[in-house]
Formats: sequence, C-alpha cells, structure tokens
Amino acid sequence: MGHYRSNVRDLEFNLFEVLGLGDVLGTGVFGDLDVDTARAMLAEAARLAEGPLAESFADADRTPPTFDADGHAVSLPDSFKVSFRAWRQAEWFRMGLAEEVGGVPAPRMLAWAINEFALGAQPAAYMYLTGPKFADILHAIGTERQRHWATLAIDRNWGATMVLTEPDAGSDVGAGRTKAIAQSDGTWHIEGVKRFITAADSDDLFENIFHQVLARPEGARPGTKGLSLFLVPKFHFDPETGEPGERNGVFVTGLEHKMGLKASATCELTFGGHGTPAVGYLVGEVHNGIAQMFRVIEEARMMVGTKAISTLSTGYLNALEYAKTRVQGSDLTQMTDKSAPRVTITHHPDVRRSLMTQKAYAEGLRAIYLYTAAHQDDVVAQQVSGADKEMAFRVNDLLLPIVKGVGSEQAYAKLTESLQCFGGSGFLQDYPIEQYIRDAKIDSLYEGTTAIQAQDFFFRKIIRDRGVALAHLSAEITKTVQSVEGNGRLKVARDRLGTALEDVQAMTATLTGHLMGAQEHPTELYKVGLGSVRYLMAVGDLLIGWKLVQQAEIALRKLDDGAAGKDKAFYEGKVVTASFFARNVLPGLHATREVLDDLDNELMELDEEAF
Ligand code: ST9
Ligand code: FAD
Repeated sequence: MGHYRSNVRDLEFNLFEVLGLGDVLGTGVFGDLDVDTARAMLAEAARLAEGPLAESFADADRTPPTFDADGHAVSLPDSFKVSFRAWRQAEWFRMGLAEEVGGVPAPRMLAWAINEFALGAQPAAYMYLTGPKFADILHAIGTERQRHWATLAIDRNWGATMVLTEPDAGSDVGAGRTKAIAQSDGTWHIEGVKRFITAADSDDLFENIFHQVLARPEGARPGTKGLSLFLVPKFHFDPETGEPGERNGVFVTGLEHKMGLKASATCELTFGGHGTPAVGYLVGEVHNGIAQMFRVIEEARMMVGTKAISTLSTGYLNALEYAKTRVQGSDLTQMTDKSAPRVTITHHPDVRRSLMTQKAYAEGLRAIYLYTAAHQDDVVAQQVSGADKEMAFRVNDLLLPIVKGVGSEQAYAKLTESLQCFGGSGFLQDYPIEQYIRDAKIDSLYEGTTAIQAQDFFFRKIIRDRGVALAHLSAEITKTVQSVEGNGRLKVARDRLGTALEDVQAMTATLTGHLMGAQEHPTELYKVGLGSVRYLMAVGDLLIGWKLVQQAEIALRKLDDGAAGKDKAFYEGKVVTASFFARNVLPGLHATREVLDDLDNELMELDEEAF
C-alpha cells in the first residue's frame, strides 16, 4: 500500500450529515448529480489517489526534477509523470468549472473534497494541473478572444503559472520592477526577472504554458495598483486553433533546490533577456492587474490550506496505524510490575493525547475548509448558514486566511506529533512522515506568509468589512453555545466554547482599540502587528472547537438512533474529540487574551543591536 491514507468516512460525514449536500444535489444547477453518484465519485477519487497518484510520492522526492540550463528546460521524474497522467485522465479538474470551458457543474464543497485526495497523495501533481482553473478564471475576466483561448487551453492541455514574485518583491508584490512596454499592434513586451515560479517549465506534461504575469506598464504608478496582468505564452500559437508555433521570449533560467515539495519545479523565469521579446497580452484589455490576480490567489490560498490539512490527515492516519501495532512497555497502571504484559503504544495516555490532538486538528480543519467551500456557492451557503449571496462572499473572504494561515501552521505543528508517535522510526525515510513535514513547511510561506494572512484577516476581512462577516459567524457560534442538544455529554464543551467566544471577542476589541488609538499615536499600530498572528490562530481554534461541537451534536443524535458497529465507533470518536478539544485547547485562548491585553511596544523600541 502507498503512503496516502484518505478519510472518506469523515468527508462523507461532513458533506452529507453536517452540511446537507444531499439537499442541493439533484436540484437546480446541480440537477445532474445525485447522492449515490457523489459517493461513488468520492470512492473512486480516493482509490486513484491512494494508488497510482500516491505511487511516485517518495521517488519524486528522492530523484527530483533536473534543469538543462542550455535548453532552459526542466525534466520531471518518469514515475511522477505516470502519476500525474493517471490523475489527469480521470478529469476531476473539470468539476465546478464553467460549462463553456468544458466544466461540469458541482458544488464547490464536493470539488474541494475530491481535491483533498490529490493534495494529500501527490500535491505537486495537483499544482501542475491547475491550468484548467486558470482557464476558468480567464474565461470570466478575459476579452472575447481570450475567452476563446481559455477553451483552447483546456481542450489542448496547456499548463499555467502565476508570476508575481521577484528577488526584491516577495510579500511586497507592489515593489515589482518587471516592465511592460506597449507595442503598436496592441501586444506588450515584458522585461524582467521573476523568481520562485511554480511549474514555470514542466517537461512534456503540456503542449503550451500560459504564464500569468504581473508587470508594470511604463509610466504606471508605483505599488500594486500600478501593476497589470499579462498572459505570456511559452510558445506563440495560432489564435484560432491554438496550434503552437515559435518559442516566445520567456525562458526558465534557474531551478531551486528545496527542503521539500521537490516534485514541484520552482523556477527563475526571465522575460525578454535572450534577444527575443517576451510578448504578452493584457488580460481583459484593462489595467486592473492586482485585483485580477487576486482571483487566482484566492483559489491558490484555498488550495494551499487544503493541501496542509490533507497532509496532516494522512500523517495522523499513518501514525494511528503504526501506534495500533507497535508494542512497547506495559500499561501505566502496572508500571511497577516488570513482568506485566507489553501493550501496544495506543495504551499509553500520552500517545492517546497526541493522537487525539492530531485527530481534532485534522478533522476540525477539514470541517473549516469544507464550510468555507460551502460559502463559495450561493445556494449552498443559504442552506448551511442562512447567508445570502453577499454574505456568502464575505464569509468566504473572511475564512480564506483561516484555511490558509491556520491550516498551514497547525498542520506543520501537529505533523511533528504524528512523527513523535513513530518514535525513532518516524525520523527515517521508511515512513512518509519526515517527507510530509518537509513538504508541508512551504504552506506557511508561499501564497502570503502567515504574517500576511494575519494582517489580511484583521485589516481587510474584519476592519474593512466592518465586522459584518465576523458577526455572522459569531451569531452562528452563539447558536451552538446556547443549544441544549446533547447536554449532559456536551455541556462542558459548550461552556468552554462560550468562554472561548468571549475571549476572542475581547481580543477583537483590544486590537480594534489599538487601531483606533493609532489615529492619535501611530505607533499603537505596532501592537496590532505584534498580536495579529496570535489572534488569527486563536480564531482558528475557536472555529475548530465550534465545528467539533456541532459534529458531536450530530454524532450523539446518531448514537441515540442506535448507530452500531463501525458507525458507533466513528460517532463516539466525534463526541470525545469535541470534548477533548474544548477541555484541552480552548482554555488556552484565555491566556492569549491576556497576552493581547498586555501588549506594549517594548519590542519595537529595542535597538536592533540588542536582538
Ligand atoms: C505563490 C504560488 O506563492 C504558490 C504555489 C501555487 C501553486 C499553483 C501554481 C500554478 C498556478 C496556475 C494558476 C492557476 C489558477 C488557480 C490556482 C488554484 C490553485 N482578497 O491591501 P492592499 C487586492 S504566488 C482580494 O493595498 P498592497 C485588492 O485589489 C505569490 N483582493 O495591498 C486591493 O485593492 P482594494 C503569492 C485583495 O499593500 C489591492 O490588492 N504572493 C486582497 O498594495 C491592494 O491591496 C502573495 O500572496 C484579498 N485578500 O499589497 C503575496 N488583498 O483595496 C503576499 C489585496 O482597492 N502579499 N487585494 O480592493 C500580500 O498579499 C500583500 O498583502 C499585498 C500587499 C501584496 C496584497
Ligand atoms: P519576504 O517577503 O522577504 O518575507 C520574509 C519574512 O518577513 C517572512 O517571515 C514574512 O512573513 C516577513 N514579512 C515580510 N513583510 C512583512 C510585513 N509587511 N509584515 C510582517 N511581516 C512581514 N511566487 C510566485 O509569484 N509564483 C509562484 O508560483 C511561487 N511559487 C513558490 C514556490 C515556492 C517553493 C516558494 C518558496 C515560493 C514561491 N513563490 C511564488 C514566492 C512566494 O509567494 C514568496 O516566497 C512569499 O510570498 C514570501 O516572499 P519572500 O520569500 O520574498 O519573503
């Protein structure tokens, strides 16, 4: 069996028992899908992910892509290409795309559930295969001619990249210096060097590659608002048929050597530096680059968070499997009896604590990304939280930095718990956990580091939104706190959740107070910067606690209705997970509240020399 362990049961629980996917299937735009088909899709995608897709996971890490500097070409390991093609042939990428580009209508939460499999089994393959999503976005924002190219891109199997970063412009995208020079025929010549570009070359996976490039037209203003978005193809092509022609003047000029996610080629990309102009086309024929690129970035942030969460889930399931078979030591109650029978390590309280921590975060974070996806479809959002179209948009916006920022940080942290369960064996390449950790570290870095997610969350998604989406979610959490369903077993968890909600509300008020104070004393803003990542993580814990209690309510109902066998164990697990998280993690938010209450600028006043 390969490295990847899917969790179809938990996905089905979320989709059908918690989020009510069955109620939206067979109706309206999703009329062609029914529950049985959706379940069959999940089963088939999981089978493919665990088998052929996962197959090359270790090999592609140990024999990573190579670079031919003279040919400006990246070669990928053969094993990886076999995996990639197996997943591509199944055409899951069509789910949820516009029908005009060959998409198949599907609720976003079902599409993301299926994405979870690929992102856990072979995340690099998923990334190479984002061309169709790019085409879908181009179809939405491009000119009529570009909309045609979008359909060509899917029909003819073209790859895509997103090209923002430069050596001096990482988090600060607006510092980018790549130039765009207008040509008399309406095209543009792009000049500059971009770095860290994912999949900028991809062996023979694609016929052509569409680079989506942020560049500054000559004379445009500084900052992100002066950037425009250009399509720069690897090969020129016939605008009607898409038939590729001459090489365009954009070349890969370097390949990075990385800690992990090695199968995904990370490249330096040079535009117009080799005597051939890099011809680009202005997307939509409008100068609105950063807003257009953010349509791509939002997809990518959702992808990165889901990747991290999926990796934690398979890390946990691998650790669980190992812990159930590894025999070591005796039961703690018999520690003084040296002849007591040896037990599997699942008998040790600390191993149980560790496994339950992993389970709570993996399943809680999964619930959050699926809830976020539910707010990416108006009709589903209405059903799930009563959000109208506008509120659904706001809630999705609010939750993206949680999925990305909290998902990546917690997955990386809790994967070290997965490794710990293996003891010394976890440190070896005999098991996948060390690679999971190396591959998952990138998730807190690209697509906006955690600090950037935290600022986005507070300044844009809360303050600029005037707290509207946050209030909607708080009202939903309050309903769970005030419910009496399942009280008895859930009473303590609900009390803890109520306290955590108050703690987070107090933190929001504290940070908002510093922001207001900055109008008079600008350095008050530093306090927001000092507290914002802690705050993001605290809201993440609150949301996980909430989702787990909601799941436990449903589980208790099923147990009352006589759930038996495997289902009984599954639901019992849900109840105890909610209780564990509420008792062991949520009280920690009170300490965070006190830390934020106590913020001062001592750190900011300290001379650099003193660090
Ligand atoms: C990267 C790729 O890291 C990693 C791997 C990707 C793998 C996929 C590869 C293949 C891709 C192919 C494409 C496929 C397509 C789909 C893929 C799906 C997987 N929400 O606050 P301001 C906008 S790539 C929406 O003043 P600053 C907005 O228009 C590199 N919009 O910012 C706003 O104007 P307004 C990733 C937002 O101070 C304008 O920006 N790099 C949002 O000028 C200005 O806003 C990063 O992520 C938002 N949340 O600039 C950079 N925020 O206000 C991280 C801003 O009028 N840095 N806008 O509405 C940042 O995000 C910075 O905060 C900054 C700051 C650049 C935005
Ligand atoms: P910096 O911006 O220099 O950040 C360094 C540190 O300072 C970080 O801890 C950061 O949080 C902190 N920091 C910076 N500014 C602030 C601030 N204002 N407030 C608080 N803290 C701050 N880019 C693309 O365009 N396309 C791609 O396909 C792509 N793929 C990538 C793949 C990989 C493997 C890697 C490593 C990177 C990729 N990137 C890509 C680039 C990636 O998005 C950037 O690395 C990321 O945005 C961070 O920029 P930076 O590395 O320059 O770090």
